[in-house]
Amino acid sequence: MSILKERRKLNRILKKANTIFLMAHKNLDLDALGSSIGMYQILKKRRKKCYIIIDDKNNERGVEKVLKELEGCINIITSEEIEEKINPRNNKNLLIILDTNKTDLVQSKEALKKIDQKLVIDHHELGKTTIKDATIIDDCKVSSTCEMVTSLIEYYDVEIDSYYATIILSGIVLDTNNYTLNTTAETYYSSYYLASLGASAKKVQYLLKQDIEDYTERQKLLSDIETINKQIAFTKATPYTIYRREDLAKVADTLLFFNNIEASFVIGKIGKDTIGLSARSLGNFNILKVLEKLGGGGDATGGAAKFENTTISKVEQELKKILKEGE
Ligand SMILES: [Mn+2]
Repeated sequence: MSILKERRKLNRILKKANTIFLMAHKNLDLDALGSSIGMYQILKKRRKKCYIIIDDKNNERGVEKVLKELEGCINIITSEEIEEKINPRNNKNLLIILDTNKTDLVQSKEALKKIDQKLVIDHHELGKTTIKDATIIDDCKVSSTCEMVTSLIEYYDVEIDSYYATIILSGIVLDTNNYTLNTTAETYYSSYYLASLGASAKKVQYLLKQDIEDYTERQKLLSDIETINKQIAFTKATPYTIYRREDLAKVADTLLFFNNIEASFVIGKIGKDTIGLSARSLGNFNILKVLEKLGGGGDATGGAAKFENTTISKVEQELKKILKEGE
């Protein structure tokens, strides 16, 4: 419950603010959205004016479903509306950034510029593009931002609707890949706590449902796995299918399930002229070092890189060269 170690700092910051903007990373997932919604509930109970900034145009299915169901229940705004909602007294505004700490990954760069007081609540490692002028509460040992927010819900003793509890639980289930990754006793405790508030594991399953076509495309990537240095699993797609980034990430997650595998790399097309590389690690193999050499980023357990105007096999060669050097 380490976010609670920061409770004084947090209380101080929250007390001062009365207009609070929340935003997470681009390409919202259920951890980003769930933690934003959880935080929103906490702040509402403290009578703050709250807004969630979402600029994403396309959402994954689960996120889309939640946003539809919550229409009208939560103040969701785009970057363009920040100006009119902002409190004229500058020091009364606060921007809370959830599930990322990186300038280049946030929903709205506008928000970073327009709001001076910033607070990051996140579970990813800090890096070169970490937001500089923010108070940072970051715990890489925690499974998800939803787990952190659940600790706060319990600490502030906020009563939340069972539907919100379900969304927050789905963030934990997503980020732990069904309690197989980064799961600690605290993760189970948070899940228990959310269940006691009425979160439904069955509804979580519905939110995390996937399309058969997407699944089939991902399975194709698993039909030809290579191992490198005995501990790295590698696979690449054919150039004929364009994948979504999160699909490559899911395949990389799956590769970690196999015996002896410590890290995984997956290459595939993510746009007409764009190649994506997704990497995962159980924490003992430094994927970040490899990704940075390729111009990408991430943290100790997950990351990605993007390449324009090249081919899958050229990216593969480059990657393998770097992995060889690291032997
Ligand atoms: Mn997350």
